[in-house]
Amino acid sequence: MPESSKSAIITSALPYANGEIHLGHIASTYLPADIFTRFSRLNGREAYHICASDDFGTPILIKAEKEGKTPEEYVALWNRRDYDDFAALGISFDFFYRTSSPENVGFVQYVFTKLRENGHTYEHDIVQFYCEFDDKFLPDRYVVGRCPFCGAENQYSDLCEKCGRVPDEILDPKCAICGRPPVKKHSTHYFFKLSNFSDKLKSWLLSNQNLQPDVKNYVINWIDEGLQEWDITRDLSWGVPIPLPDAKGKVFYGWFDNHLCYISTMTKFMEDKGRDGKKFWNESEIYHFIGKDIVYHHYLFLPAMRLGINEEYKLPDWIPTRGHLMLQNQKISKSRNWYIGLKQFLEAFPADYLRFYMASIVTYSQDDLNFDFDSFAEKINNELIANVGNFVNRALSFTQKAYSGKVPEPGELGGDERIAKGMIESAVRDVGELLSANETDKALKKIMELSTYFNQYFQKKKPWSEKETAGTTLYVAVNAARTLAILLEPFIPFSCEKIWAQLNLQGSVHGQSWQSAAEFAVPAGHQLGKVEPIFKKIEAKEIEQQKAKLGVK
Ligand code: B3M
Ligand code: ZN
Repeated sequence: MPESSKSAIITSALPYANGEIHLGHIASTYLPADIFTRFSRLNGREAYHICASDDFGTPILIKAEKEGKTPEEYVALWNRRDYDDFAALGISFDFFYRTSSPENVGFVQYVFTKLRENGHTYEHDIVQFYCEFDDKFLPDRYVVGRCPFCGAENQYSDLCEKCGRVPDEILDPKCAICGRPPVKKHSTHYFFKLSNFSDKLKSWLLSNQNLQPDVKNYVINWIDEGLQEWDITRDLSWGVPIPLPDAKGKVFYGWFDNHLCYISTMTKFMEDKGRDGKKFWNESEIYHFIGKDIVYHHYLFLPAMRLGINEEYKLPDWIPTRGHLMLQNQKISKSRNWYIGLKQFLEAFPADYLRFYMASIVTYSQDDLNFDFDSFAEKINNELIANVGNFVNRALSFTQKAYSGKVPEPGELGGDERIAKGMIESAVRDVGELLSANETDKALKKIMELSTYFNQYFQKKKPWSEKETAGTTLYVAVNAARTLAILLEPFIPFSCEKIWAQLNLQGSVHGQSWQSAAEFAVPAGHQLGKVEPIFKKIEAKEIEQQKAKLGVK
């Protein structure tokens, strides 16, 4: 199995601090990243999963103003809430920080200063809307008006939600705060010369063998079509201030500062442990998990900015990029209220049910996936419960009943047992390889095959009637349950904790070694803990209720 001795830094895209985490976020980014991190830890790698709330920008400032809160208060609430929601799903961040941290602000200003010294920025005068009543420049979402394409009223200047086009010039513009018409004013902005990096970006993309080929290809197409210079500043009060005396009242655009937070957060985490953050960054393998809507930012802006400061911090090794989640075959949309909040979902179903279902449908590709309540219930009842739950419960409860919970002494291991051992060994190897390669769904499928095999083994060996071989069968079955608990830990960590407790094994399932899953490590004579069913079936009426909430049949 490819065992990278290098440490791993795993990041998940930073959620905006202005709304709740929903199922769409989970499928493309946080769950695949968490599964990868948990596997890496079991595999003996020093691996850290870090994330942060994305605190700056116009939409957040507007929402804070609407709720009568300071932006600091407002983002602090969402930072906490997001962290709690993630924790309830078992997303095991090592550190969850924020883009508004003093460390990030300092680092962003440092990077800008370096880029400027290296000749990668320039200043340029642009014309912008300004509200004389509110005494404010009005970037992006501060201007509403009529869409010049479809005539829809009350659309933002940067996106018409009716027709999906980006209006160049919105008609009848109004200030989003006071509703008065704004005037146009000149303002100096700073630009990042993205095109300085066209060649270097291209050769990096071509030489990096870990990036997904299809994404790589369309990013290279963008480069070939010519990269636009990038306006990195805003006339706004909420953001990282530009560290120049004549840039008063200006801050950096959110996409300039947010991805730098991967570095500033990781560095802080390491330095709090008394270690050298920069050294650790550069010695590690870097994984940025994202959804496909932010490819441009992660495959172009992010590497270009690191190149622009002489690669003081290395470029990513992997950018696992996945498609969007649909909900009952329709695009998720918060404004149309077509989404399911993570918190709400976890009030109805156990976290592991969501993890299992999502992990089984998410591919390592740009393809969109679909959350469907019927297929959710089917997967949980017919696969998780009928396969894994059934085998583990049969193995343990039979040992409980027939041997008072003491793992029996095996006889000589026969042909079936040698095959069983071989199945376990190859599953541990294959699943490990698939997880290393980010093929989450395929890895889970392999584990399910192993579980199916052991259900059949149990059925074939009939320990209830074949008294002579029953001891051997149960010895093997209990050990196979332990193997499954370790292999499934990245996917359904809460349930694996329960299996571990029923097995009454030492330590925590989260701290086991992946390789040890291949061994028969539960000795004869070992006393099991209290055995009970691990899962509870999803009832048809629970699904009916959920569908009714969404208004579907
Ligand atoms: N805050 C969320 C998004 O566009 C955005 C990600 C930042 S990652 C550096 O999905
Ligand atoms: Zn106004």
